[in-house]
Amino acid sequence: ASANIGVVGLAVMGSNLARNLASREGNTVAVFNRSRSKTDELIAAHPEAGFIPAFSYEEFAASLSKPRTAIIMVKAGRPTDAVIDSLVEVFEPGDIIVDGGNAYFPDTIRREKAVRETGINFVGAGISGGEEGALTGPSIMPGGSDESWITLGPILKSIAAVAEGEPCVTHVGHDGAGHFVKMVHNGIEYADMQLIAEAYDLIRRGTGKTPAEIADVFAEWNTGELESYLIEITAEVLRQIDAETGKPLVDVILDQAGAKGTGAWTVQTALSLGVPVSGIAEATFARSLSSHPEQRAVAAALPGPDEEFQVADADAFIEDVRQALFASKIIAYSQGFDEIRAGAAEYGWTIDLGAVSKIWRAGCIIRAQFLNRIADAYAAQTDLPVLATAPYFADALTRGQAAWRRVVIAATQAGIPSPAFSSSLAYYDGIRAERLPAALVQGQRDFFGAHTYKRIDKEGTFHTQWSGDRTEIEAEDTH
Ligand code: NBP
Repeated sequence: ASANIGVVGLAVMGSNLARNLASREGNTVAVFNRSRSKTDELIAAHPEAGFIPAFSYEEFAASLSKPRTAIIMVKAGRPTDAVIDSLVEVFEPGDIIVDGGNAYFPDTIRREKAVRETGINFVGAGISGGEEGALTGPSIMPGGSDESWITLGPILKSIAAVAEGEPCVTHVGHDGAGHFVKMVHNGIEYADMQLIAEAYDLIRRGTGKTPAEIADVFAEWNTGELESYLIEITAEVLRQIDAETGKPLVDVILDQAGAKGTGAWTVQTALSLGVPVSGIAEATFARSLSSHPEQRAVAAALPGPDEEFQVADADAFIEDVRQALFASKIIAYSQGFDEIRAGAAEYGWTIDLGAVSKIWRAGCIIRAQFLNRIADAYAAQTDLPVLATAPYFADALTRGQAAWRRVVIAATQAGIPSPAFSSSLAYYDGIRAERLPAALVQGQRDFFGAHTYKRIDKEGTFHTQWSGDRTEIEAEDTH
């Protein structure tokens, strides 16, 4: 027993994570994979790592010092359950099983409960950053018990990305909290990507600039308040020329966006929690819309606006788009953090939202300076009800809202779909509205279903006798 940490599952993520662990002072890493070939290949390719290979779960358990700590990096779903079952058989109370895969958080809650009954700790840890991050430093979002964090914390801190001297890992909360937060991270990533794509589309169709010219615009934006990994890679993608055709690569790539399901999970969860994450939802739906070529082929016959879209002042328009992008981004993140807040309340987690924003500053896909502003906002007020109302963001929205409206108007008139820009603006106008037409909806609900309503001027629950003499009566509260 000489390894302090083990990795089960040596595909691309697991082997990179194992190498990352092995490269840090103080770690000796046991490795195991279901099929032997991956283990043999890893050992042969990286003798410097000093891995301790195991070829059965028994050997793997025997090679770990106590409390045994193992990170599972296998396909999410049944494979993860299979590995957990096998580890539970060879581990002992006090040991720690970490699932670093992309598990759906209700699965993590279920697994944690089942494993805890054996006395073994189970930790669902969201790991973001892809293969590169796993090797050089990911952003890590662990859930699980306080007891497991004592052993696991220092190990995870040793391999996480570092932002301004701080490791991008924090004990997010109990049981499924880590995978929940990772899920929302991915949802926000969807929204951020869609917003950037809409900005590109508007600039291209409004100004006629080439992808390479728009790459310069994004590179310029990356020096300001929009600075982020996603803006940076957008410039790189737009600059890329296809070797075969000599065209911009973006013009050769089929315009049907794929998805692995984390965006949909984020939206489904938000729907059950009653949290409007419209930016994430529109981004997820935009991918769905793009991926129905048969519908798009028939719908292409439907008319658009008569006039050609050409902006008068390209530079002014680009600046408007930049401000609209920043404002929409603020709303998308505000909605995402709202979902984490609501999830924490629903599932009984204590989640420090400022700490979450900090561990996203490096290692993960949405990494950006911007996240420091979110941390500042929650440091100033931990129970901030709407992130977008924090002074820095409110100020940016105040400065940017006129441009934001001009861009949404231009997009609408030009017939350019901008679901994320426009839904973010609609959310902004909705959340700040003094009075909403929800009053009328309540009236309608009371009319057809006697669902009752409350009044602005007195306590109680009321119903109008719509099918009778239409007088109002006090009623039982039926919502
Ligand atoms: P895969 O998701 O492709 O999984 C392959 C691994 O799962 C192999 O080691 C395979 O073993 C093992 N496995 C399977 Br499949 N069924 C098994 C079973 N019944 N028992 C034991 N092992 C089994 O690997 P990956 O792309 O490295 O991703 C690993 C995890 O990390 C996933 O949950 C993924 O969602 C997550 N993740 C991936 C990324 C990324 O960028 N790829 C980023 C963040 C998180 P075998 O060799 O014997 O077939």
